[in-house]
Amino acid sequence: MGYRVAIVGATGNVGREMLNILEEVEFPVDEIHAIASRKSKGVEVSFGDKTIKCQDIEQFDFSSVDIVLMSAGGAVSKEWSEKIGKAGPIVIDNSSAFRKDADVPLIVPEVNPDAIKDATKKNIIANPNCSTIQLVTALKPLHDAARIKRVVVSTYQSVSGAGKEGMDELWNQTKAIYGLGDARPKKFPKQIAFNVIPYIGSFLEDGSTDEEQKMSDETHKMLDPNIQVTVTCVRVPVFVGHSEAVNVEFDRPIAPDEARAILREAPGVLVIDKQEHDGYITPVDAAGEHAVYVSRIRKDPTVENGLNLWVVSDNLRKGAALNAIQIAQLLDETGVIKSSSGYRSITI
Ligand code: 2RA
Repeated sequence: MGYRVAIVGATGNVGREMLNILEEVEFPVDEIHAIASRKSKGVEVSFGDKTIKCQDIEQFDFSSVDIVLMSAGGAVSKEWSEKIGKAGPIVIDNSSAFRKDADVPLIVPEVNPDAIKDATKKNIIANPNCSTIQLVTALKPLHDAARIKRVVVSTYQSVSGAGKEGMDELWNQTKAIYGLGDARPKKFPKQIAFNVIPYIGSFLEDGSTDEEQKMSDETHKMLDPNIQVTVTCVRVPVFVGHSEAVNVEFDRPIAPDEARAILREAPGVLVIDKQEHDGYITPVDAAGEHAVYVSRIRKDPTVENGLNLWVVSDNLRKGAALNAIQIAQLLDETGVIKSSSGYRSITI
């Protein structure tokens, strides 16, 4: 017996990856439904060797499924996720709409799996921001070994984080700069081809951006509210894969070799760290993969107990679709949801 699963936003970058990964990890699916807005009704998406047609969100009976993977943007989540949760299924929501809600657990399974016990408060679980997921996956095992006091992060975020339109803009602008076509920015506020943009999301009053604030707030909710987090988020002309330069201050000395040994044992993490050109990872290497990669582990001699890390992951996979499906696996493993409709008691 498997689950009846619906994917809302099935035609988007993340929705398509959700369909791929459900197949790849052999998640027990009895029924699969692709859901989209009315304008995408009838559009076909692939699920393994089958194609399925998108159904209109307004017409779909959500009480007929067990799990809803929601990735259609914040506005759709705000309108639909609570209604869907009340109809019965558990919603795993990839938007930022419910991440700060105290009754909605925010989960990276390698970091705070116990938060799954709150899944049925609203029948919504929030999937964190892509850049936060890879950060906390790398920090958690180090924090368990030597408490982290402060983290300084600079991100290098790929255009796929801004959806298909972001990817199209990089492709079209690159061609346009060399030949014919319109190179003016549309999706991004400035030219992204052959450039970097120190702005993701929207400006907040203090001069930071909401993307930067999310990384801080979500690290506090999942890992530890006492860690000081300061972030600069930057969009770079890379199609897939977010990278992060991370400076960490611990409350005791931790040598690079000790950090390497801890990270080698950590779930979801792969250490690629040698002083040679196959010894560090780039986003092109990480695209299509499941791991959070850590490279360039070294001492920061300018602060007490400091380390520098380079952290890279596929933002559409571990940063979105894969993490959501790992949450679904956690629901299954912990018995928060059983493999026909309805719930049984929580076992953790
Ligand atoms: C971005 N973090 O990369 C966002 C997507 N959730 O734009």
